[in-house]
Amino acid sequence: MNRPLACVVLGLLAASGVALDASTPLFAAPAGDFRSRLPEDEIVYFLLPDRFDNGDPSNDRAGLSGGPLQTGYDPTAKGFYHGGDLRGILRRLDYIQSLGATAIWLAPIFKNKTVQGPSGRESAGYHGYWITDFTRVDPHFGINADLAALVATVHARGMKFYMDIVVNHTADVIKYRECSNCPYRSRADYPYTRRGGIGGEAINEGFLGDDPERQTAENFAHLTRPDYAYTPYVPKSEEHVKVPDWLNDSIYYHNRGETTFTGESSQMGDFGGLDDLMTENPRVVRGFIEIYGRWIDDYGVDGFRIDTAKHVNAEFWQAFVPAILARAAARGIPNFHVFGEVATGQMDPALLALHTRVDKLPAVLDFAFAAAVRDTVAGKAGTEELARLFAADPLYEGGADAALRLPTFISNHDAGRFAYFVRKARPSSKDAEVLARVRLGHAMLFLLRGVPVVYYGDEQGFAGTGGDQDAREDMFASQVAVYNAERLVGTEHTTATDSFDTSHPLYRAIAELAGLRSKHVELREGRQLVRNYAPAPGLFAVSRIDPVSGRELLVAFNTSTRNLAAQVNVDPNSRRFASLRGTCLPEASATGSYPVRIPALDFVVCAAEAQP
Ligand SMILES: [Ca+2]
Ligand SMILES: [Ca+2]
Ligand SMILES: [Ca+2]
Repeated sequence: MNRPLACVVLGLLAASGVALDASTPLFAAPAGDFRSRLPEDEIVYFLLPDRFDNGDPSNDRAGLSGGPLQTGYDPTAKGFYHGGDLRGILRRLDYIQSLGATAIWLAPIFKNKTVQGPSGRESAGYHGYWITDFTRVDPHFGINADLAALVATVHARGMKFYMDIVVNHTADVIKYRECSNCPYRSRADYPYTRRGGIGGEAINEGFLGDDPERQTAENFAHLTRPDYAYTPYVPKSEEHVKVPDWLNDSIYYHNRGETTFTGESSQMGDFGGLDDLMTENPRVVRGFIEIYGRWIDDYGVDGFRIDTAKHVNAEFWQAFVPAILARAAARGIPNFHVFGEVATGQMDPALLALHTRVDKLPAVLDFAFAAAVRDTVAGKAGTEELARLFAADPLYEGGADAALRLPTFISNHDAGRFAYFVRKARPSSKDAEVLARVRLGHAMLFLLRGVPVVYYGDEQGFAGTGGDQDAREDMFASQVAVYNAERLVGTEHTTATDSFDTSHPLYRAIAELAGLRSKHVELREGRQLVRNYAPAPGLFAVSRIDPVSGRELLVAFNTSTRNLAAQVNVDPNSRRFASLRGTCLPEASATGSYPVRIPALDFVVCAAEAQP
């Protein structure tokens, strides 16, 4: 189906309330055009390759022999590889595109340390964030040629491909002679110029520290010994396990012990032993521009999601981001998107904006949006929290327009899924209410400003029982007992058999929302005006304004469990309205005042008629 026809059909179906045939791709984007689309025009589908589909059972153990601790493979254990791979994703692109996604974001695909962790508490690198070889695909996921085939096919469908990259740390390879799980040793107590503390022998003579103005090759040439805090070493068997080879030199790491997630250690400490890179050193900056620039050159990927961005110094990003954008532009990718992870559980847009202002990250994942939707739709907060969120949009570098390209989400692989938050906040809720709240959360995701990111499996009613491993269920038939015991939302199905059901009510709801967003530029690129909110659950209304015609599209949500009738302030020129979703009354009540009627936990989208 070509795009204009699909849009017309979709619009008619949506307006008439007719159920959509979700098995038909609704909006296959024109393949040649994808490079010209702006980041804010995308709908992103985020998945973990290990947990999506197993297209090649021969790579499940990555060519290794032995048990789970050697191969990393144990499909019954949530902390080990389950067999999913790049070929599995390739054969499910219809499923992903029919949902309405225009871009896919894969958790890191680089070769990881297979298994790490203290004896008895090991787990595997199935998630991809424990990289050893930054130049090749993890053999559990396939080979580099599989990635090339996947990216080419994604592009042929008019979709984009976003990579997930890490520069904060590598796998845990470096150990310290003094201890394991070593406490953080600060720069003041363990200066670079003394071995093992203030009283130690003088080392690294002439090194003037790592303050921004000292981050030069000349200064770092004086940093030759890494044993100022601890005595780092690399076990014999792993001396060249990292690629490129310069990464095997301990001098390029902080080596100061475990982060406490506060103060200096937040940027220089190790996360659970993961080797924290000395990203102040220009050699490290240059090395990572080269590493990740190559993936742009060789594969033509369309964007980077940056893991643990807030744990890396601002000067690194100030150098890395422009170099990467220039590299992409030279490769013919003008709209390369870069968005960083600045994780927070709080509704804290100032923290997020800081990293666009100071680090100059073009965008950050909108954790504040996730918190606000969680508080207001899963929890019991009034809709004024959403108003406070959007009131802070001018804080971002580039102002409120920049907020249009923040990737928004309501579920992720670390914090957990939205359905889990609903059940946690409302343990006595009936299934129908949980479903309605999950749908409403997704409606906010697609209709409010920002680039929606759907977390794989949400469209199948996955709920999970917590964050991290408890939110990383298998889409293919799972052998994990706790996953299979989960009560999914909107279906009697369980994860024991595969979960690619395009008739699931949430799959259909998301496909409908994606259709609205794809059809109406106001929802992607339009300025957002907050119209109504309250200190209690109930109405939240915004207008989205067509950037060219100025036409107003009114989007109104009801977060309460009672039907709602209210007047909404609209543009005085918006007199007649048509229903795009739900039932909209045809006329304004008076100049500048329009009546909305919204069922409990539901929403409407009303389009003002174009002005003569
Ligand atoms: Ca496999
Ligand atoms: Ca760091
Ligand atoms: Ca380590």
